[in-house]
Amino acid sequence: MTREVDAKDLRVVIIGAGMAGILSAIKLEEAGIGNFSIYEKADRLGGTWRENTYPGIACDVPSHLYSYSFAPNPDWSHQYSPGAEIQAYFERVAKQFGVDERIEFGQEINRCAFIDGRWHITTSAGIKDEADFIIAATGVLHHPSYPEIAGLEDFAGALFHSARWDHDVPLDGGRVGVIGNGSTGVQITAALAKRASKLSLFQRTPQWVMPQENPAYTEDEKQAFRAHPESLRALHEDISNLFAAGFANAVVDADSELMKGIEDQCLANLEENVSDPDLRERLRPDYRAACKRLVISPDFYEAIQKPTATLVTEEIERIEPGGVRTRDGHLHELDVLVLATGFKADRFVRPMEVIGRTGKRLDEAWADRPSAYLSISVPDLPNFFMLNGPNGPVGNFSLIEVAELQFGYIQQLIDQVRSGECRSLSASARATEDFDAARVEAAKKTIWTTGCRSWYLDDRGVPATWPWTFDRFREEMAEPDLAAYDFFD
Ligand code: N01
Repeated sequence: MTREVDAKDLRVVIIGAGMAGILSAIKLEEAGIGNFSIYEKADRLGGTWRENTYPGIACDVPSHLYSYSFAPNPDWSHQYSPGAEIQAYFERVAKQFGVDERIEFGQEINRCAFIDGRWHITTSAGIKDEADFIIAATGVLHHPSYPEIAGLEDFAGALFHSARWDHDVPLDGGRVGVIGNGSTGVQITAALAKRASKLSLFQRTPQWVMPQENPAYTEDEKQAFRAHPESLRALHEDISNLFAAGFANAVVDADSELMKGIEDQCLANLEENVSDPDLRERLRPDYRAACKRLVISPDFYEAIQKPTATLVTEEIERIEPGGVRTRDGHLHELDVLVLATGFKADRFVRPMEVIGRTGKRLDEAWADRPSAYLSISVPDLPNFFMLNGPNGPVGNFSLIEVAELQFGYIQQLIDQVRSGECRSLSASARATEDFDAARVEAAKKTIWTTGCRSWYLDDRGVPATWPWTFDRFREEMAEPDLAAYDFFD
């Protein structure tokens, strides 16, 4: 016979106070599960938006979509708002919903062990806690990737990764080098070409660039949003549907007309907006658009054509105290060197030690590469659920929308415990293997496998992302297939 569990007898630990951790707290409270804590290793909430503060930072998902569905914001300044505004939005929402008071700052969880039906948690500061559930909201692009370039430590000027920006370093009138031309490097270049006396962008591989204008909202528009909150909800829905039916569908079908249209727009941008034929050829990629994460910028080409800017395509030989030496022997003298070299996208909850019900460590389970059923649950890690976990839909949707859908799914798993069906549950090994095999097969049709290097690809060259449509993701998240789960008492 099943016996219902009172919600107040369930304790949840949320790891991380970024976008997904804040969301989890709000949704748990709403579901009557008020006994939870959020552990955050930093001293401030915000995750990605706390860590990435580089000049020019903005989100390339429209702001009215990159907002919680339950907390629309009539005051977004732009269609694609700057990072600081997004950070302020998360701080405001966390305050509004009383989440900020529930965060244990400066507490990095370094160990979670499932013992006798509960999770035992230890933080680096020595705090111990126990919980029935863990929600890992630890982010995706979180661990900076530092390039292996000889002499990096010899540089005499200021050197930092784009996600560790040193705001004490003066930029105006200085000689700035940027290694990397992904979404980050391109935004930094566009912002700094007008400030530095000399801006050198070190490009290893050219990027396709989608020219997306970024108009500011007028005061009248914002006033109309404030007066009619329902119009904001409709706008959220409309943009979501446009995204799902457009770009998100195109990338999972490399042969689609939609994909061709995106390529045509990028090509026209290059042909029409870069006037010097030599520069144009050096900026022209030899792989398909959106094979790498598509770079969106209204002003990158304009910036790289400024007299202050230089596109360096010679291979970097080494870093020297005075700057970057390229293979042609030229020393690019610099005061500041920015590493816009991306992130280790395969870390997820690691380096945290996670020990499941059989005593097996997550690091062993993920020895080859990370995997999880529907990117949420790992076999034998009962009641341990991830938001934006391995192989999930990253890069082409609003990660807020993704996390909201995933949380709705996780909530239904928690309900299994609440209703007394089991004490804990995790995806079965079989379901996880089948899911993994299906996604690897489906990935063959996607644009990401058409021949380029990118952070989407795992060590085998398989895209570690959702290879189906967004509609399919929505359907999968609507209701768990409980046959895919092992139930434990
Ligand atoms: O990182 P990346 P990112 N020598 O991995 C180069 C999101 N995001 O921080 O292409 C020389 O894309 C590397 O060269 P190559 C978004 O999902 C969103 O820019 O591998 N170069 C590449 O140019 C994005 O995709 C927004 O040849 C080296 C760059 O470094 C993701 O974050 C803004 C090198 C890394 O590009 C990551 O973007 C920012 C080496 N040894 C980020 N090693 C928006 O919303 C690496 N590179 C707009």
